[in-house]
Amino acid sequence: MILIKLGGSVLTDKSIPFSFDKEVTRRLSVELTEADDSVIIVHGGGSFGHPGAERYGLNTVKPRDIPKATAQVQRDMRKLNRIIIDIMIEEGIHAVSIPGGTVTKYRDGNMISFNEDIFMDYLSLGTTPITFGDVALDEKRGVTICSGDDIMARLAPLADRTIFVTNVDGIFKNGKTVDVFTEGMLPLTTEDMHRDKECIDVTGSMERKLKLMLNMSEHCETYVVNGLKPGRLNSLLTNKKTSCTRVER
Ligand code: IP8
Repeated sequence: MILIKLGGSVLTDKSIPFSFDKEVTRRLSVELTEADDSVIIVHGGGSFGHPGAERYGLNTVKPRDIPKATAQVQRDMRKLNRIIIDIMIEEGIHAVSIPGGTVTKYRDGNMISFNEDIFMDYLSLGTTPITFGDVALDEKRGVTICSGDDIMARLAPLADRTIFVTNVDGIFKNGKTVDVFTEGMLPLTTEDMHRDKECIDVTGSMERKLKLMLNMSEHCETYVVNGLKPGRLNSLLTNKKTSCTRVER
């Protein structure tokens, strides 16, 4: 199975609420149809999820704001997911939506349960599970943000290949992308870390993301690829060489 994170910065323009790049999403969907293995897709919140999550301070939301914040941010994420699912189905992917918040539970911001089985069950039916960052129940806080990256970490042990599709050519070290990123290359400069717009958001820093990728690389091949450059995702999905960063502990 190939596990793919379609970053919110690739599908949307995070600086414009509710903006969405139909063309990029359609092209990536076509590239996905040629994958040489089954696929699970996780997408980020982008310009749909992050504005509401920031407005309500969703990770530390006041109890009286929980109902409104939860309803609105969940609705916004489902709107984005619906648009993506529609495009994928039009392109021939049998996309099945599994909202992140319905399969997980948190305690004080840490994921304490996650239902992997449902993903494998839908895969074995021949469908393509599509999940996404969401608002999830939290035993201490009431609700919290479940990021697409948290979901990636939980599904990675079941994957052979993991691909982070972003808006940059890979991971930067001293201003240049590297073919292979290893733990010894940490720490990165602030400038290198902020090239990937995905990382300046409510769900965490680039450092957290890199550590997560290094952990994932112990289970499966882990790549970061630019989704704005046509054909690169497709190359990784068909085991061809392409410009990207491979993460290895
Ligand atoms: O973009 C965030 O998911 P991410 C989801 O994968 C929300 O971090 C609700 C902001």
